[in-house]
Amino acid sequence: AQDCQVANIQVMQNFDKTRYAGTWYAVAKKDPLGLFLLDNVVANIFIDENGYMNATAEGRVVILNNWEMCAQMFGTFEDSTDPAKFKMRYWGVASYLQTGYDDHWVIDTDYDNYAVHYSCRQVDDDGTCLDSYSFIFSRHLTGLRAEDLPIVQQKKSHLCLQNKYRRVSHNGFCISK
Ligand code: DAO
Repeated sequence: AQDCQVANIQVMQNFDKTRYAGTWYAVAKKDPLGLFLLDNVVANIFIDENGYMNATAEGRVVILNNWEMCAQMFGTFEDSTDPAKFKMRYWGVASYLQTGYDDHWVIDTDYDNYAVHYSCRQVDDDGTCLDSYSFIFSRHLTGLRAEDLPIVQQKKSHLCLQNKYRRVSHNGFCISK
């Protein structure tokens, strides 16, 4: 049974950020309020010389007056007492892109095929999340393998976000931009 309390969300056990490193294609997303990244979202995770996790990411965004572009983003991650729970500071290569400081929790991953990410931006008075976003990532541009779908479905439901996701398409918009 899942009570939807943010504090009770189960994250990846014995998370290994070295194995999490590399390229992840977003295949589905639950949007936060005031969404930013629309589609063609690709994250590249790497571990720096000090052992800290970092990321570059890109994705199609629409900013200001319907200006569509490919956002190039950077993220640095702060470790916490739980190896699967990070704080992510992020900013864009251009000043008009979004900046922020969000949770980045790894809910589940097999490192080689799928990863379920979760971020709660605001916890409500009752302990549930008021404003969350979540990415379903795949190592494969073609999407999740059939055998990973039930696992990912179950994790969506544990996050109390089943049916809140949309598909994230990849049509080459950010390639060569
Ligand atoms: O798209 O609305 C949104 C929220 C996502 C903002 C985060 C963008 C920056 C990500 C950098 C590293 C990703 C792993």
